[in-house]
Amino acid sequence: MPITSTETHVILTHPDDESTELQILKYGATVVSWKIHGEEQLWLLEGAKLDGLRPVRGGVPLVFPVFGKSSKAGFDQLPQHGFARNSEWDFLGVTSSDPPTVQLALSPEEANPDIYQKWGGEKEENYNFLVFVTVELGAQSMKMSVEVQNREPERVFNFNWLFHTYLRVPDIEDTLVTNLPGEKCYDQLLKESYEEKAPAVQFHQETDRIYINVDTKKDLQVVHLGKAIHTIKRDNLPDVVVWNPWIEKSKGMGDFEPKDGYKHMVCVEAGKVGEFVELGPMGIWKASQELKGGEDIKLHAV
Ligand code: TA6
Repeated sequence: MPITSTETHVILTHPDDESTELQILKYGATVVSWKIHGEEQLWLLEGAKLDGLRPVRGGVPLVFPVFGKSSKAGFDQLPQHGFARNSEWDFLGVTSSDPPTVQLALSPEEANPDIYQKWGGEKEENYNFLVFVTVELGAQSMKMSVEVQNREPERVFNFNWLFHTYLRVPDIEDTLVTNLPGEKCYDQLLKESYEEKAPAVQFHQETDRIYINVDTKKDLQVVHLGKAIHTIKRDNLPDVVVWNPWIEKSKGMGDFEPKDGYKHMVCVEAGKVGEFVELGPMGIWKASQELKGGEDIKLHAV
């Protein structure tokens, strides 16, 4: 069966190979597993409860309407990363069986009320929004598309969007993220901006950087021992967050298990987070990311 739906999950299986499959938790519309020929591509915390009581640590959590914490009016009451990952999304159904493709939606009816009502702050009435996420399982790829609609006839609203992708790697110390030289980044740890000079991002300490306006023609690649094990293609997602919590931060996160799990993951997160999207009345905003398994290394000129 290419697509099955349970009370909590949607499961996609590729018609050419049943060991190529993907699982989406309806809570947060979070992809929690993606296997190519039985090999898991994503990192998920060990013993993940996936009980719908807390955002998932791992997989591809969805970040909306704010990335991180924001002091901007209308966003300063929202918890880190907003409410998309803390809400029970509505499974709309199958849009294709080959390649298996499904769609989920989030509206004010499904949004976590405690968090949603904080968007816009006390002054503003809650925004009438609609988000569709479409997930397509290819033979060696997974495409996630997002459509945000402003259902307000007169009001504008602003938002960030980010796919908070936890990619699995054999060993972070033998792993590089390529195609970022020359790009401007804001270092969340140093609290300063600089141009990336290294030919590739290496990981020997906690790393938390927001690369701003990276040409979407540049595919990002996660390279392990000279082989591109993950490729990230983006459409209308100009910003890229690269994160590894390393030792101390992992220890400090209650839901980060096992504590040495940082050795086997890197977050390469495609989004629009450097500034807010301003969406006018009845406006529509679309974007997508496509993750691919092992490919040839493609270096883009700086
Ligand atoms: O995407 C990187 C980041 O913003 C880091 O600063 C770290 O906080 C990470 O997200 C995880 O955030 P979470 O709220 O899931 O613990």
